[in-house]
Amino acid sequence: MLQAGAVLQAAGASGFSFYTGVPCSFLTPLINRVASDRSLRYVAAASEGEAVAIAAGAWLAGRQTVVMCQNSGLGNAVNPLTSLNAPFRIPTLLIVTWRGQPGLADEPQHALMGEITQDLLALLRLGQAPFPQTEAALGPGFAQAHAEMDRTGLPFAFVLRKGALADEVLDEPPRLPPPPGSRTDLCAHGPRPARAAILERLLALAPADAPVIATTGKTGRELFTLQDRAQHLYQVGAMGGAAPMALGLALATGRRTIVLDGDGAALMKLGAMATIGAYQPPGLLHVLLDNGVHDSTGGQATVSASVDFAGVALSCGYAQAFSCDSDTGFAAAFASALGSRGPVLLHVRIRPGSMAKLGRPTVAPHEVARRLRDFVLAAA
Ligand SMILES: Cc1ncc(C[n+]2csc(CCOP(=O)(O)OP(=O)(O)O)c2C)c(N)n1
Repeated sequence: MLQAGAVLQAAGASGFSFYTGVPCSFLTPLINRVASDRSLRYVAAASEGEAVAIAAGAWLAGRQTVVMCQNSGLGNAVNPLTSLNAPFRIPTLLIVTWRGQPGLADEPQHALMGEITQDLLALLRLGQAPFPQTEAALGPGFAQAHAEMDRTGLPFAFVLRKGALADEVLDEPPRLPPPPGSRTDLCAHGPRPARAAILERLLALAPADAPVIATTGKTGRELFTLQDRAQHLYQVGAMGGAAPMALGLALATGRRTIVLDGDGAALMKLGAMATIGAYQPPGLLHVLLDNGVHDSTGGQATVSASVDFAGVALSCGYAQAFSCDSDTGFAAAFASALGSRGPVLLHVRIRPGSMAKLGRPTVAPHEVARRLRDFVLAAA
């Protein structure tokens, strides 16, 4: 059996320093140790897909990341692994457990995933290896994973068997609720602005050194069409992954980070708002462009009309929440948000529809990711 401390030491020697994930009982010793170690960063994500996006954000800040999850959670991570890590060529080390390993007694819900775990990883075109089984194999194992990720630019997975790790006590720092946040309503209740009008304001007001991560669909396309800058990342897929990616980046840099979200995307991974509220990245400015519809796929209604996003943000622990429904209201809220401690939600009610001449990013996603990482590292 391996000691979690030895695992973390070997991982650290290969440069891994940022951990996120969702627990599995097979992983308990490792998660306990990571979560108890005040010198390491562990982000307890609400879902495995969210964890993959958080890790991708930390990678943008130059960190080598580890995502720990149960193999059933691999199902939750398939979308960001295929439409974020693959096109953007963002690596992360996955430590995936092997619940339902054929031949071992386990619960019925793990049987199918236990049979297909390695096949699923292969289908995702990810390199994989069994988790190193001896202390002597740990160093070479992590070094091999690191080298493989350097070669491919893609995630690499270790598959961890039952009973691989010796017990560890859990000594997590207590998680205290943040002080209540404040709410500012700047709604004018007039005609709602177009998305492009808000993006134009944002382009004029965003600090020159702040990365901007734009959600999937027409938001990123409009941002690119209006202006393409090294500080932008157009998250062409991975719906709901923009906010957790910005969280990972903001936590890893401690600096101003702007995310442009959509109502459909925010609702798809609403748990990310709870994670943002809990981890309190002071520089995170979460702009939620709420047109009430899935504009990018034909305008089908989302359920946002009945959602008080500012209230959700505050109840999740955000420090500030602004609501507005005009471009002047947005400008005022944005200026105020820049002067406030985050995380801040800026909920902007806009009208559906987009620019007449709408382009698509012509810079390849993997180039956009490297361009932004260079920008972030140069600004650090
Ligand atoms: C996981 C996933 N499901 C569905 C889609 C298809 N899709 C692309 S954009 C989009 C709508 C996004 O809605 P919203 O976040 O409100 O932004 P809007 O299109 O209104 O700007 C959908 C459903 C996708 N890209 N990924």
